[in-house]
Amino acid sequence: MQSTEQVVPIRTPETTFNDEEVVTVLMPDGRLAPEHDPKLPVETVVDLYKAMVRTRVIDEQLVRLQRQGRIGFHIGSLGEEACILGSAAAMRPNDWIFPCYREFGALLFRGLPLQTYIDNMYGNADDVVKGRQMPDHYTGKPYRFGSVSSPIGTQITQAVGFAWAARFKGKDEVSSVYFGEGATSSNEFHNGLNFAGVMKAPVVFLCRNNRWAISVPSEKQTASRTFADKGVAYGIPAVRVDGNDILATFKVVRECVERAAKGEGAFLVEMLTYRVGGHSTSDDPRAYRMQDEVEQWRRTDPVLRLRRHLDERKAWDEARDEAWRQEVEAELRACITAAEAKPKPTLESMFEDVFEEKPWHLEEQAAELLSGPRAKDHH
Ligand SMILES: Cc1ncc(C[n+]2csc(CCOP(=O)(O)OP(=O)(O)O)c2C)c(N)n1
Repeated sequence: MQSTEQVVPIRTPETTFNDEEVVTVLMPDGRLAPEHDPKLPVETVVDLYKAMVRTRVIDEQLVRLQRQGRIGFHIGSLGEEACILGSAAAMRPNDWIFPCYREFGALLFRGLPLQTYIDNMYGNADDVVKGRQMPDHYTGKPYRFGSVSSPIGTQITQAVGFAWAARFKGKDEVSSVYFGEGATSSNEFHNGLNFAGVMKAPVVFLCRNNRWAISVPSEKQTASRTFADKGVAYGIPAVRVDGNDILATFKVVRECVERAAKGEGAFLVEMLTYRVGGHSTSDDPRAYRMQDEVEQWRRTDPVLRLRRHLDERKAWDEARDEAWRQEVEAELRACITAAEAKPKPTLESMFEDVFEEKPWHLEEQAAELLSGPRAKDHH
């Protein structure tokens, strides 16, 4: 049908956002654009930089361990450190974080001991989830950090329910929830955003638009112009930020958290970034994307970008950088050595934690398992 003159005022997606509306602070030469500068003390910026480097060093080492057959799996955040750490830093201590599966850096930033994370990667006897999950399925209740649950989108409804309950109980707690742009196609995204929009739940939706959902590029994920548009559709104010700019991410997320805490309801932040690594150690992205694209994003590396700024402020130098990397590597080596020396969870532990009193059929199964022949002790 031919289009006719517009009579009814149908709002086109183009009227909600345009591409220029991306909040950025860190300029290419390392200086700060003043408009959205969060004006953090230089020591805080140094701490953020150190957290990003620590996350990167751990990430790279975990990939090596997987390649050597010492751990089974890793899913990391290479290239996405700024949006993960900038947003985690913007949450207030009382607020909750509901992770997707790339946010180990945020949990460490919240204070989880590195040893506890590495024990989870090995699924050993000290793993808080007792080796019952894949590696990188961590949890951190003492750090106000939810559990990784890998079916896409599940954490979105968990965060919304949690935020709504907190508001109901009169607690000053905002929930934040991470997910990739692919998860915006899930049922849980719809359920969560619809509920949060209607009920004004204090939740900040953190969409890491890293351009790829395994092998599906973001342009094949939606016909909306932006992922922020999807928030607007649910009556949720939304904003796009340069997710490779940790200062801009901090600024935007902090403002959303403060407004959510004041009773203004939910917010959605689309953080524009790029997944530099494979989806996980089980993926080879060379099968579906061009290396040129990756190289182009490497040039906007969030770690280098903040480093340039610290250089500009004369707040960091090569010697300190090297010393910090060595410190992280040494701590990590010690945790790996300790984790590898620990026993596996006991076989009996498999039958614990579900029933207060173990029913007869589980007693029987446990006895049969413990008395039966065992496979050799390697995988
Ligand atoms: C319900 C469900 N369907 C499919 C999968 C398989 N799967 C794991 S990760 C993933 C892509 C997720 O992409 P995105 O949400 O953009 O997050 P990213 O991995 O890019 O951070 C898919 C389809 C899953 N885990 N759960």
